[in-house]
This record gives sequence, structure tokens and C-alpha cells, in this order.
Amino acid sequence: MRLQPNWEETKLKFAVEFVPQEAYWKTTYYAMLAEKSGYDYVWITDHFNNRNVYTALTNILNYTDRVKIGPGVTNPYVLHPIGLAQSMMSLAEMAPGRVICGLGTGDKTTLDMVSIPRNKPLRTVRETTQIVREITAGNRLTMEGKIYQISGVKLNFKIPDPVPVFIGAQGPKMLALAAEIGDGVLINASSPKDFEPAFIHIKEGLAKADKKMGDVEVVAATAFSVDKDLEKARQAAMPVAAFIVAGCPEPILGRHGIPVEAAGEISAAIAKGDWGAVFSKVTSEMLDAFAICGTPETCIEKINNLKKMGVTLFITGSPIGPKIHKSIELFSKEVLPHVSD
Ligand code: F42
Repeated sequence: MRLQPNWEETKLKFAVEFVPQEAYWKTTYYAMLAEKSGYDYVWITDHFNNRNVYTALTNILNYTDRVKIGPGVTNPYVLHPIGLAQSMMSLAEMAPGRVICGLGTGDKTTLDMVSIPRNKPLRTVRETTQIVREITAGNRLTMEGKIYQISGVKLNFKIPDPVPVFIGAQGPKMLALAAEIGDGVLINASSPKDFEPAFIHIKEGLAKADKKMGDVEVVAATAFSVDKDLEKARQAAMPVAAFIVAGCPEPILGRHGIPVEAAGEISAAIAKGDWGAVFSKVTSEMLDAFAICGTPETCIEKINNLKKMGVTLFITGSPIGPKIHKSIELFSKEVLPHVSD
């Protein structure tokens, strides 16, 4: 069974992503502000060294009325897919129709810290998607998967509709799989240089499932920073760009003309906690490759470019700006009117 979403096909939608690294009330306050400012979705990132994503989402649902919410993204390695499906279904009972399951293979660095191997990521994501769909549809699930075996499991409560699954993807095979089986493909990128190849793989996945563009949301999850002061906006994006460059696979660095050695130097400086060295090594080219940052005018142009390429949902990801609440308001007043239809 695959949920056929009834997405509005042409309108670009907007999401904000928060990292739950501050007290719960603060993330909830930002989410309330985002809802008031016209955002359509709020995503909360999931890493076990931050606050728990499901607790953060529950609190947000208690204080918002309209925005769709979801983990962006959770993974089936830390939490077994049955626990994941149960968590999604519990959230969806609180707010039917407003909950999306953002799913991925998880961040390798943090999984390594607790010795969780990221085995068979493609198969794991495929089977987890099936489990979330079947369980949240209220079906009794029996499954003889290659990874998961489930015999006759049905939860003791119901929700009106199954929870849609958006899949976080970067590699070519995961992009194709996400388009084939997902309701959305969450792509962690900012630049057309990354979206051009991504669309090739998305189309491969769609063809495999006899689907077409418009059947899945194509989501740009970008590092984002907006401020009226160009330099302040770019400075705020530097730490996020540094982490992206440090963890970036070689082919993607090559695509942006960034030497592997430069990424290695940033990675070494991060490991030492030498932030002065980190920031001195982040170049303008790195910022432009891995973040959308600058004045409202700069951001408008870059978002509209992604929209022309086929992106249907744009996520303003961390850091959002030098001051999160001010940048949300600035985005709402001076960017949103020029990028939404
Ligand atoms: N990760 C988090 O932990 N937390 C987050 O909040 C988060 C947010 C997020 C948002 C958007 C997004 O796009 C990604 C995000 N991520 C987050 C990262 C995400 O969890 C993944 O780490 C990230 O998407 C990288 O995954 P990937 O799509 O590149 O897939 C990896 C695993 C990969 O190597 N893919 C290859 C490919 O070509 O796509 C395929 C690998 C392969 O072929 N594996 C084989 C197999 O069968 O699966 C063999 C492997 C084996 O076990 O031998």
C-alpha cells in the first residue's frame, strides 16, 4: 500500500527546521512564531546528543494549530521501526493530518559514537517505510523482511490516515529509492550544482514506481541565514558550512571545486575545537556551495532558482540567521511574499 498524497502541485511550500539544542520552551516558541509567520511545516532534527525529538514535537503540537510537523529526520537504527511507527502514530492521534515521518539512515558520526553499524541502509529504509505505512494505516502487519521480521502486529488505537513518509537522501541510490517509495525526498543541499544530479536520480526512482514529478514532494533542506546585513548573515552561516564541508563526501567537494585538503584542515580544526582556525578556513566558495545566506534579495533569487528547477518545499535550516526569531520575522516579511505564488 502506498499513500498517494494530494499535494498542491505548483505552490512552493515552506518549512523551518530547528535543532532541539535549546530548552523545549524555546524551540516551541520558535515553532509558534514560524506558524504565525506563514510557514507550512516545522521539522525537528534528530540526534541523540540533543533533546529528544518526539518530546520536542509533542510540545510543539500542544502550542500550534496549523503547521505540519515531523522529525527531520529520524532513523531506524537508534529506535526500532515499530517504536518509530508507534511514536508517529501517537503524534498523529494528537493532530490528525499534521504529522509527517521524516526518515533517514541517521548521521554516521553519531551512530559510530555508540557503535551502531549503519548496515544495509537502502533495505533498512525500504522496510522501515513499509512498517510505518502499514502500522499507521491500522493494519495488522506480518512481514518476513530481510532486516525486520514482524508477526501479526497491530497497535491498539487508530488514526484517520496513515502518516506520510519523507525520506532524507544524498547518495544516488537513496535519492532514487526515496522517489520510488517516499511521499517526499528530503535533499540536504542548497546549490543547483547538487540539485541537477539529484533530479536525475529522482526521475529514475519515479520511473521505477510508475510515478511522475508532482507525485512526491521534492524538498530542499538548506543551511540558511538571512539578515539585512549581508556580512552578519554570512558570518552566522559559517559554523554550519564548516561542519558540512568537514563531513562532505569527496565527489560532492569536487563538484563545487573545493580541495579535499581544505575540507581535511577544517575537519582537523573542528576536532581540536579551534574555532578561530575553523572560521578562517571557511571560504566564500564554501558558503555559496553549502548555504543560502545573505540579504532578503539574495535569498529570494536563490530560492526562486531552486523552485524553477522543480523544488516544491523549501526548508530554511539551521542557523536561519544571526538571531533566530528576528530572521524568522524578516523571512516572513521580506522573503516569503516574493517566493510564494
Ligand atoms: N541525520 C540525522 O541523524 N539526523 C537528522 O536530523 C538528519 C536530517 C537530515 C535532513 C535531510 C537530509 O537529506 C538528511 C538528514 N540527515 C539527518 C542525514 C541522513 O540521516 C543520512 O545520513 C544522509 O541522508 C546520508 O544518507 P545517504 O542518502 O547518502 O545514504 C547513505 C547511507 C549512502 O551511502 N547511500 C548510498 C547511495 O548511493 O545512496 C548507497 C549505499 C549502499 O548502496 N548501501 C548498500 C545497501 O545495500 O544499502 C550496502 C551497504 C552495506 O551495508 O554494506
